[in-house]
Amino acid sequence: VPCKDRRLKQRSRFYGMEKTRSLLILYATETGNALDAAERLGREAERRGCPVRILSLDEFDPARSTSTLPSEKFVIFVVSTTGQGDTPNHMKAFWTFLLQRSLGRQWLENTRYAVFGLGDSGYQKYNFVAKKLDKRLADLGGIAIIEKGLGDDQHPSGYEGTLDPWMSSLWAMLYNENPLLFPKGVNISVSDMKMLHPPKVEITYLDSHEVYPQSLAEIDLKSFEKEIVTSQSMLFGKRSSDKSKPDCFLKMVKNHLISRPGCGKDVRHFEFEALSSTISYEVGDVVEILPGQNPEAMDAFIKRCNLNPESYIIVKHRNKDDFLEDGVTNVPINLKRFIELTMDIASASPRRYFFEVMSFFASAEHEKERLEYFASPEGRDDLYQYNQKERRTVLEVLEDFPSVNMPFEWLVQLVPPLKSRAFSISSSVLVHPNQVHLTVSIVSWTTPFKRKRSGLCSSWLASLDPNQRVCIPAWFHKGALPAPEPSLPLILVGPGTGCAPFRGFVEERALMESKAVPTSPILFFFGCRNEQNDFLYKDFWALHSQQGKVLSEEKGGGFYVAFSRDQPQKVYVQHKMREQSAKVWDLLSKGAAVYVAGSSNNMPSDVLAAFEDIVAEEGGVSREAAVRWLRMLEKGGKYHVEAWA
Ligand code: 2AM
Repeated sequence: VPCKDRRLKQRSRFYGMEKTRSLLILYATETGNALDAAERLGREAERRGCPVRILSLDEFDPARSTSTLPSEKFVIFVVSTTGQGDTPNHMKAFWTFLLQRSLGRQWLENTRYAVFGLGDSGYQKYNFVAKKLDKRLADLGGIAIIEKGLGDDQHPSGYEGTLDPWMSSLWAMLYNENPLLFPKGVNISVSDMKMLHPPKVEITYLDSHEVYPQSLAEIDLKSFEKEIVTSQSMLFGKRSSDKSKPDCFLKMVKNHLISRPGCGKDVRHFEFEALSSTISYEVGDVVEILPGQNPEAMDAFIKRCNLNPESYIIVKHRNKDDFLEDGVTNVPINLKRFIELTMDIASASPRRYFFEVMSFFASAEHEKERLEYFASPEGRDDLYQYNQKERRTVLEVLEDFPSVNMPFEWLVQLVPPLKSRAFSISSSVLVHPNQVHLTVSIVSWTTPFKRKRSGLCSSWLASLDPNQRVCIPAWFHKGALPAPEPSLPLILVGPGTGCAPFRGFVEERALMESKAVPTSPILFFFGCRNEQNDFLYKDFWALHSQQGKVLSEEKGGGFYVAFSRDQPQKVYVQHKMREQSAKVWDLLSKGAAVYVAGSSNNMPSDVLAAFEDIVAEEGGVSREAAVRWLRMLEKGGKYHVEAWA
């Protein structure tokens, strides 16, 4: 035993030395942006000769962090804030660990740390996770190398607008701490940065005589499910959780326009039926849908990249730690289907590193120069104008730089992954067995250069014909709106498509009532632009507002609608709430729960302010007391907000 002990000590001393000359980068991501930022930091550090280790916070085992984190000399945290100030899932265990009292005020006294946050200043709890992490690390004795950086989605260049200058200061400060970290100096110019790491994945091409799989309309569900699981685990390796297998496949059975044709808004009511296993969800839940891709765009991409659509491939991660040896990833998959299921070629804009890698593979000098400029800090704003602002797609970018011949390994790594999109469910499965309904605004807009753009998933759904059998992979999960008990009085605020979850609430409660289950009233504030154009589900609300029904005045509830553009001044849901303040207060004092849903601009905070006014006035208390009261309501699980962009 003593001998083993000594060996351990020697090893840890060795690690200790290593750790003073390397950076540990820990990230927590929900959508992958924080990983991008962490990798960018890592690349820039390595180019300056500084060894780095990049780990997701969930790979950084909290059970062992008691010893590991304090033994690190330099740690950079890159963390996203999600939803309403929430911690990314992968960070939850670490955060709980970090909050333990027993860690003490000197726990991190030997560690220098820096925090970079990714957030959106459009949300109330802007970069909340980065701020609380920074504070906690300091409370535990850690010393910040540099003031925390706060990346903002609202910045014209996104989070990178802050990351670039922050990173330059970080290198300078770290150099002061320990010049040995940067054997190549801290000021590396773009032309010196011509160091390309090998791509993270390796692709094996197989001669296969299998016929190309059927179209999504014909494919059998078992093969389709296998293809989804295989392609996701090939692309994401360890990061692909057991979630890659869809909960079920849906078939669209109804595609109805519910706004007035030609009114400038295109809102649809979609109904789906399960093709595979039965559907199971509660009202207020969310369904995620993996969108199909445009066949012409796929063909153009395959042609542009000189790929053979018939070939079969196996994608493996070079880093064995990322690779899942589970028999799923060794199954060859058709190349075209792999692209279709994993690579967003015709909707998302590529990130900056894509341009940098393109510059390596450009054979025309002028293209190479332009790409290098785009990838440099000086070119950041021009790249933003060209790329993000115009929502240039991967396909368009590749077509703009025809001399670039990027190997498929790089494309697999760098084309933004095709993401499933989440929608609030607008039905009750008790009322529509084996069905799920959605209320979707079809997103489209024009860029500054007058190019027409549309949301990938919503416009794909709108293009589907219910007479065709297209299999739609779907995952169900909880959102921010828990299903209420029938006996709970409700105050619902849902302008626009924010009414979606509440259609489910109302129809389910009506069903309960018809079964003689005791139910409490619902007070619903709806808002839209014009009575004639986008008064969604007008007849449905009218039906349930009839005498004695769930939304009726007699029952203590009500349905109020704000038409924002039917008169010179804007009238919003919060105006209607103030008009009905006595009723709102009455229900609140009877223990009602509040649910707010809809677009994430200013609506949720304006609505909260209206509640604060109402509680102060009707309750006869100060505004501060009203604010505290509503905070308690939220803490007690009775104030819920589901907001979307
Ligand atoms: P507007 O487009 O006329 O400004 C659904 O989108 C409805 O929500 C529209 O009537 C829209 O009005 C309204 N809306 C926009 N901003 C809002 C806010 N801050 N609070 C409440 N409703 C808002």
